[in-house]
Parts: sequence; C-alpha cells; structure tokens
Amino acid sequence: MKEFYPSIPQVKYEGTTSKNPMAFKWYNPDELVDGKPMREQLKFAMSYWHTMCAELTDMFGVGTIDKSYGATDPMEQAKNKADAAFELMNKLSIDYFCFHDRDIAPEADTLAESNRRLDEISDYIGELMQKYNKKLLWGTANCFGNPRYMSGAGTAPNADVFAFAAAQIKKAIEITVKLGGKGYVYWGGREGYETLLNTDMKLELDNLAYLLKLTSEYGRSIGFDGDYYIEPKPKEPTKHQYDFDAATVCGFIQKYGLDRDFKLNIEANHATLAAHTFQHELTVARINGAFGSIDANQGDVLLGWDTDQFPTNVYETALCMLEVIRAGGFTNGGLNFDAKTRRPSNTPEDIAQAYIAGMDSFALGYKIARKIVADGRIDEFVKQRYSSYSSGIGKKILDRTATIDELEKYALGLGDVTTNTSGKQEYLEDILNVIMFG
Ligand code: XUL
Ligand code: CO
Repeated sequence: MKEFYPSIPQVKYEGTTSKNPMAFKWYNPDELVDGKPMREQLKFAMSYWHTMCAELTDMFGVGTIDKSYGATDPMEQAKNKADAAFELMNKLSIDYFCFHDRDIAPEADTLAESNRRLDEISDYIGELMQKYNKKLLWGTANCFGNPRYMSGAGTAPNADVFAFAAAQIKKAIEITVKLGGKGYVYWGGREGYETLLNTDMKLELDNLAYLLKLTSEYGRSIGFDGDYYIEPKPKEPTKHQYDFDAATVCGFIQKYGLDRDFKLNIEANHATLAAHTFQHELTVARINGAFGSIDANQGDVLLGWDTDQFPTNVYETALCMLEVIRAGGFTNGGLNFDAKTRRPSNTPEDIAQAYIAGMDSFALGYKIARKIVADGRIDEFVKQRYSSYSSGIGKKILDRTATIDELEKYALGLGDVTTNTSGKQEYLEDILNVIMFG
C-alpha cells in the first residue's frame, strides 16, 4: 500500500530529555495509570475534518496544504484519504477517530447517491479499522456546509430542509452504528439565528428538539447503545447559536425530556467564546450528570472567533483533566482533537508535531491533575470552606429541613455575621503552581 506520510516515523515515547521532535515527551501510551494504560485513560481521537480534509483556507486566502491524496476522482480520493488517515493514526498511536458523513464520502447530487457512497466508503473504513485496530469515538452529520442549510437544519424555516436533515442524520447514525461508534454528536451547525426580525424562535427550538428525539430514538431502534452528545457553542457561524453553552443545553435537554439520552461534548474554544473557562463548562456538564466527551483544542484570548488551535496550554489541560477525574473518567467519550495547525504550518510534519504537542499536553495535564488530587490541599480547602453546612443551622439547610421562620429567628439572634473566612484564591493558585512546577 502507498505510504502517504514517508517523512513521519512511528512516533514513540522518549521522555522529557528527548530533543526528537517526532517523539512523545509525556505521553507513554502503554504506561499504566490507575491500573489502565494511558491510551485508555485519555482516549485520543483524530478529527477527520481538520486533519484529513481541511486545506487551511481562511477568509482571505485559499488553502496552503494539499489534501487531494494523489487523486482527482472524488471516490478514489476518499479511499486514499482513508488509507492516509489510518496510516497517520497508526504512526501517532491515536486509537480513535471522529468524522462527519461528508468528511469520509463526498456528497453527491442526490441523497440516495450520497448514501450509497457512504455505504461504500464505510465498508472500506471498517476494513481499515480491523487492520489497524482503531475505533470510532463518534460520528456526526454535516448539516451546515451545503447551501440548503443556510438557515439551519432542524431549525430551518423550510420544512423540506427539516426532512432532508432528518434523513441525513438517520443515515449518519446508521454508519456510526455499523462502525461500532459509541458516540453520536449533534453540533448545531447553523441552528441559530441572525435576526429576530425574521425568526420564530419557539417554533425553531421545538423543531430542533423534535429532530433530536426522532433521530435519537431511531438510533436506539437499530441498536445504538452509546451516548448522544450535544456540543455547545455560543456563536459562529450564526450570530446566536441556540446551543449557547453547557447550562443552556442542560436546560434544553431537561425541558424537552432528552436528558436521559443526551450528554454534552464540551469544546475548549467554544467555552471561551461563551466567555466561560473550559473548566466551567466541564463542571456544568458534570454537576448535571451530562459529562460525556471533549473536543480538545484551544482558542486565542486576543481573538473573538473559533481558532481551533491544538491545545498546548498545560494549565488548561490540567484543570480539564481534573474535571474528567472528578466525573469518574471517560466511559463512551474521549479527547477528540478538534484542532488544526495554523495556516503557515502547512506540512504533514506540522500536523504530526501538532498532535504530538497536543497529546503530550494532555498527558502532562493528566499527571498534574492526579497530583492535585493526591496532594489534597485544594479539595480539603473547598471542603472546609463549606463546613458550616455540616452541623447546626447549616446542616438543617443542607437537609432541607430548615423553615423560613426558624432561619429568621436564627438570623435575628446573630446580631451580624462575623464568621466569614477568606476565600484564599492566591494561596490556592500558588499551590497549583507548586504542584505544576515545583
Ligand atoms: C465546529 C465544531 C464541529 C463539531 C462537529 O465549531 O466544533 O467541528 O465538533 O460538528
Ligand atoms: Co467541535
């Protein structure tokens, strides 16, 4: 079989003293952590759309990297692309991948022919999965790229578009099930609005919930036993995306009775676009019982859009992995690199280097997160901070047995509150630095 990445070697763990750019410094796939190899704890996934498809175009220029894989015929190209994808995953020790339907097989003029192409390519991908021992983390449908979706898919004002989206998602779930995927993502591509002057928000939200219900129930009926994920994002492409942030999505799935089936896929850059930290979004998901999977990337604090950079900020990866540990680790989810190199980083080696840096940053972040837990000072401080709820009036409040009259009587007897203690943020931040760099 043709080798697509001759300049990329089999990347191995060499430790932090290594100066070899094509080696892992922290990620040691087979190292046991808490009784499981790191590769099973972190469950890294390659995003097909960025890595295999996107040519690094931007608003001002065409692509800077060629992703035609030596073919002009679209189906031949799709097969070569699949060969290249598995070669790359293999060389980088990435066990999982994620795709949109249109990433793996080009859309045709009719839905029937698009579906036939998907059948053909997914057969081929299934063979490659066996050969290379790779797994599908999640599948999804691209219901945002084609002009038919210009005003949304499930939230489109045109019922024909709703029907088309439902059929497209039905097929994407079938392909996900066929390839053994344990996750199916709904990112609300253009599910949002540009102006309320032309928008019936209630109808759109009710329709969106109905689309999720219909398609997720269909998935269950054909044996999908994994998790459905909604991926929040506040804006881009639409001015206002309905799945704004984790809290909004949790409210939405609870309102429409979808919370038993749906969890969240939290993306770092989407969190910061919503003016939240990555850790905030993960915490909101966890406390709502909706922590599912992660799109690992990072934004740029100086830019107001989704830059989808490979994550290298270890402070962020450490706090992310702390939340993953608190959530009990990944079950069906994992860490999908929804990330791309910068436009001038336009070689295959740059792509490999970007994954190495991202995987190392998460492996290091995971190690730091485990140290934070083992150190125990931060958790202990938080426990102490709320200790007034472990006895007396506090316990009654926590047990929900306190009455309003009792609270009033108690408050009247206090004179004033003199028991507040410091939040010690700086002390905690210092502990974090000592754990990270000490
Ligand atoms: C877009 C985005 C998507 C989803 C899958 O910002 O994150 O790639 O992850 O549709
Ligand atoms: Co994403």
